[in-house]
Amino acid sequence: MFNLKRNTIISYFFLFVFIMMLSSCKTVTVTSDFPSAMEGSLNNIIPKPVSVNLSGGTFLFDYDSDIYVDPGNAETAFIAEYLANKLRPSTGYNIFVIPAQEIPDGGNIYLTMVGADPSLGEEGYEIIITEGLLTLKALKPAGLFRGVQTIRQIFPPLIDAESIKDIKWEIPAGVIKDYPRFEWRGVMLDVARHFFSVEDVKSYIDMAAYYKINRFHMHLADDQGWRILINSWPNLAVYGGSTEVGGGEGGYYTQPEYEDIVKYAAERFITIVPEIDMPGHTNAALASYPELNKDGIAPPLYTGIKVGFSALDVRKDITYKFIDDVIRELAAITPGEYIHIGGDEAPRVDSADYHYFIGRVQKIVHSYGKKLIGWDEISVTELSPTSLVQHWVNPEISHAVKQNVKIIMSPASRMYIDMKYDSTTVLGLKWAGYIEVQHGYDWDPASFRDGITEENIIGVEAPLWAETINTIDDIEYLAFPRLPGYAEMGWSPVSLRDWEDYKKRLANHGLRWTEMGINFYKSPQVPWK
Ligand code: TNX
Repeated sequence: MFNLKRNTIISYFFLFVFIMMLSSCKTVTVTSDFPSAMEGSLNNIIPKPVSVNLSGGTFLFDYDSDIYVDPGNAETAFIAEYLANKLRPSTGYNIFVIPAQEIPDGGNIYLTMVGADPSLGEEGYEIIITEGLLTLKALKPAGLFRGVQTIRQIFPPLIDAESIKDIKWEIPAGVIKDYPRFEWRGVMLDVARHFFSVEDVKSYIDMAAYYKINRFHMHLADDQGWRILINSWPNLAVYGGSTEVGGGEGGYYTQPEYEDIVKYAAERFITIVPEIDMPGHTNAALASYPELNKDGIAPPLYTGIKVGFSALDVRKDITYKFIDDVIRELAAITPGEYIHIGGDEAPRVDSADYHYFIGRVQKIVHSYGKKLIGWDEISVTELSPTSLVQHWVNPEISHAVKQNVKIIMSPASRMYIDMKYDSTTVLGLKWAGYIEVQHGYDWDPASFRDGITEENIIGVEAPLWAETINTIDDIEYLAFPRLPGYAEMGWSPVSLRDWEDYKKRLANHGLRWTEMGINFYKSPQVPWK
């Protein structure tokens, strides 16, 4: 009796040990077509790459894998370190960045600019995955950085976890060749209606970088707030930035803070495009300096959300002294080629004055070595061929085409990520209609407006206006899941864009956002896991 019991205990013990061994075994075999948090794949990448070919077999990244780089190239080493930082938390591996003396093997990643195909251009890249090595090749550092985002997305979604996940970091072998459709792939954040901290801005830049966005437009001044310190006109920020929509505290960036954002973006191969909206949308400036007003009297600060009531006095010299100082200081801390001067919704400036104003401001922008961007309305004025027009809603955009000026496509009815998803969305506005995920994705910028074709377009940009949003959680909720769709529109060949395929990839990215702690809208149109 005793012996029988003892034998039972012993067999239960071995059974227990066996089960424990099984459960700690790292092999994960998931074969379903549906996205899994533990499965690496070449089919979940957003934006969809130009070409993907599986070659059979798998590559395993494990505890002794490292990242090799071309020796003596600081920029490549910096990008490799960025990748290592993204892979360390979830793998828990001690990943080193090592100068390669020869082509490495044995489960490593290798970043190189040697022997890349010249057709890859500024931002293109190639990834060659064999059983022994994952090679990322590009002609330029920007291409390596875009390719690094692809590498992150080929790993299982748990790669984006903040703590160690004990799974097999296995990905299929194959070759990816990829380059962008448009040179301009932007997002815009309105920091004027509500102020967002440097940290929030960086966080949005990071999310944009994951989707190969390369322009970050900051709407720095509007009726409700002036958000960049101009040393020669300090009240603009100190007083004009002291509130926001709803009467909150507001805020502004000092020039070193702005430069810190510029540097942070540049490290992600993203160019900052600053906007000072004028001659309308200028109440914050008018409230800060009485001399900028027609009657010399400063209006009170404004915390509502109406538009069209404010205007600079476009016939006063002091107005141009002010603009010259602002553009000079801004140009000096902006390495990017462009300064955005707004130009939208200025009903209080008559047509002749408006033409005169935009012409004069364009000259000022040029005098500081920059090119000009403005919204639709500037299309009717005489523009330099180097200027760009950002299309949001107005038929005047046809004049930009006539003048041969390139267009950034941001049609409000499809691309304004401050529009509500549907009637139940709490945040956002609805003047341009609801934009559910498919409605935002399923159209093409080169066939959307009569007379605007591929040759007229420099790219796309998704604006996020901030009348109704106040926190990074709010930004995330409106940007996700829509932002990746605009990134794909800017990057991927139109022939590869397909909603049925895209929505499955979005579901996979939902798993990634969950790991990253991104607050996203669980659209019923997406088959979330
Ligand atoms: C229109 S787009 C505006 C902005 C608002 C936005 C809200 C543009 C040039 N003007 O001032 O914030 O709609 O959706």
